[in-house]
Amino acid sequence: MSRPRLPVARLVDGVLGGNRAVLAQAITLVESQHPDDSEPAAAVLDAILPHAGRSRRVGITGVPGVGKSTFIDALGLYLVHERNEQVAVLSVDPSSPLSGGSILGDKTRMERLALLDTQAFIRPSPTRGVLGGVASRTREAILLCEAAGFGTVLVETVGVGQSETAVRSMTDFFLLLILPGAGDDLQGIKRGIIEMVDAIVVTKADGAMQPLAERARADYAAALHLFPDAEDGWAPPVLTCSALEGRGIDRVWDVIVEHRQQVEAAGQFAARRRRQALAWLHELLRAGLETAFRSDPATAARLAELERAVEAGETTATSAARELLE
Ligand SMILES: Nc1nc2c(ncn2[C@@H]2O[C@H](COP(=O)(O)OP(=O)(O)OP(=O)(O)O)[C@@H](O)[C@H]2O)c(=O)[nH]1
Ligand SMILES: [Mg+2]
Repeated sequence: MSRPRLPVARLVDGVLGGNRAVLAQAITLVESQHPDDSEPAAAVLDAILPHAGRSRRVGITGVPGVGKSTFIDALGLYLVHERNEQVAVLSVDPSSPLSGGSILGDKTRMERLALLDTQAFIRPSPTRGVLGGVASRTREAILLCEAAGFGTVLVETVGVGQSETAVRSMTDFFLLLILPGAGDDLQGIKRGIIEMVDAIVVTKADGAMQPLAERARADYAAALHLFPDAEDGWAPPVLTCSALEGRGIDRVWDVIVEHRQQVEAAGQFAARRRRQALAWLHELLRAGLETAFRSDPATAARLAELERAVEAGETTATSAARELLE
């Protein structure tokens, strides 16, 4: 099956020229699982790589309904109008293809941002289910957006499963949004996530929820004190905002800028990006080795035999794995 696609050189020129339609096509190419696409995808990425890397990459997570899309809409508008920034929004959707409705939801809840012609680019969630695959393509999509001139890349993920770890591993700043309300039980937020965040923002700090939001802010600030300092020396602040009323958004952005200045001064910014690039390589190697392993017919046949033998107790998992790997 052949699908119409621009040649590599046209894709590269279009991306570098900031053409958003071509950018969208290039992202589709790198997201493609079709074997024929992997070589042109790699060629496009190699060509744009020298022009990538210069954005602020911000990860944003939180439970469904916390207000991620509304927050991103408000932050995006603020950046475009007050900071003269160009903003790209990507999402990592760990959910199954069955819940693909989020595309429409996000488009409608970022409607103000979606209306901007040139300064914003919103890429709907890929709906494939495999997190690893989607996450590794999101890294590539970030590079493409940067090459297209977007100085800010916001990566949204709903706070379930491994997706936070994936997004944390590809961004410079990781933001957790939480709902107003008592923080006594930390809203069931897993300790592991608290340890990854660079800031926490209590959303919906408006109307009747304002006092609750303030209370949550204080609770979380106290709770964060109990965690050891991050290796980069940054102490994650807890803020409140109302995306609906546009309050507190500028302060969140100031914190993101301060964080960058601080970690850059400490030499930690480049270190974080280097670690991430290496982790990405290792992830791709792991995935590639597994694909190669599983696609070898002789290995697949022997795997089925050895699986039976291990189940039947005729051999140990250790020796079966050893034979297969050899
Ligand atoms: N009062 C108030 N409501 C808000 C605010 N931000 C978002 N909401 C409301 O909260 C609901 C959920 O907002 P979304 O932005 O869709 O939340 P989300 O986290 O993107 O949700 P999912 O995409 O389903 O994970 C909507 O009804 C919003 O109108 C806010 O600042 N104040
Ligand atoms: Mg959303």
